[in-house]
Amino acid sequence: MKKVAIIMGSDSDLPVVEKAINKLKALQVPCEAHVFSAHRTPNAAADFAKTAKENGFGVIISAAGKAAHLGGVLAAYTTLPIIGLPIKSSTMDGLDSLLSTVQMPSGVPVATVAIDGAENAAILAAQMLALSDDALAQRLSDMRAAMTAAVLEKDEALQKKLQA
Ligand code: RP5
Repeated sequence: MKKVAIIMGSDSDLPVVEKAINKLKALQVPCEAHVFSAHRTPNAAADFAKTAKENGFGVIISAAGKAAHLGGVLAAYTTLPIIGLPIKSSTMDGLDSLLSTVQMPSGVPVATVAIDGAENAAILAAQMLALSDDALAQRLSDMRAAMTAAVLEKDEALQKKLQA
């Protein structure tokens, strides 16, 4: 199976990124995480993106906060899909990260999830890899079914409580 790369702009992003790592582990999707910054280590970020495809990656999650240009920089150097994960790391509640990640010019997309939406970034990455992996597609369906059952169980509990 192809791997998922998670690139974060700073190790201070790790508490959010860990949720994506854990979700990918639960789905048995191999992943690698690195700290490369669009501004502090631009050459390392570019080199990673340029070689990601030949190194066995199928999709890259880019987690960054503040002036979050990392997703765009990675996307500039590869045609692999890039999922932007805006991190709430500043006084602007993550709106700065969201806008700097999502507002890409035509031709170079970064598919952006919610601010701190690490689990959805992981699920979306897995859904992309599942296009050519039936076993992974089944694990995603099972996970969705378990989520549905859990919500219905909560509704049942609520109805009992309201009728008591
Ligand atoms: C961004 O700046 C990082 O992705 C992080 O969210 C934010 C703050 O980084 P540190 O100053 O904590 O290293 O580049």
